[in-house]
Amino acid sequence: MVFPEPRSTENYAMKNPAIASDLSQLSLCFFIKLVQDQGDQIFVSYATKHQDNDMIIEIYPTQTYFYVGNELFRFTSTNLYDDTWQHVCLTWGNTQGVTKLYKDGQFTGQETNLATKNYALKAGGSLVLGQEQDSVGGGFDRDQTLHGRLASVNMWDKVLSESDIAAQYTNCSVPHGSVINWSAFKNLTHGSVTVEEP
Ligand SMILES: [Ca+2]
Repeated sequence: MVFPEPRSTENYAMKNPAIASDLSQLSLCFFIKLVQDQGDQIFVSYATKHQDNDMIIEIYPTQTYFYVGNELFRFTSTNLYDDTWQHVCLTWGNTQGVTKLYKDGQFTGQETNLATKNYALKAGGSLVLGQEQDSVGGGFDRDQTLHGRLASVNMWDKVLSESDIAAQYTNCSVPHGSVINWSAFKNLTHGSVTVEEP
């Protein structure tokens, strides 16, 4: 899936409603290729009527920010702007309030935010690829628009193990997400976003 230039609030893919049940844990895995450094870009945002920042991945040149329930996990040594395909997985669970980051199948670090302990993402919200939502399905900001390529974006309602994630990367075969399934997004694009078949 290609998010072209010029960056525009018209370019996104949206599933609404996206999540059927509240989530006390999750794993989100995807392949991404960012062609140049344009400041911060939003890869995905999940907004509900209770919390427009219920889940966000925001990518900076040398940092990756992950939000759950508007609470921040900051990964400060992750450069995703190197013009190659990279496999990224983030897991989060509310028993410890811990998020783990994996890059190209390898565990690269974890962050704790105790404010997310016992939190649950609320069902029924809107999941948008390529834009940051300030309301359910809207309130986009051009300066946070994605310019790049995505593939195999999937989400699960559990914390995947390190071996599960390593297998996704090394086998290049990704099982369908139980919460978000990449194949569903092909018909949910807007604006100039295009889908390239392999
Ligand atoms: Ca927002």
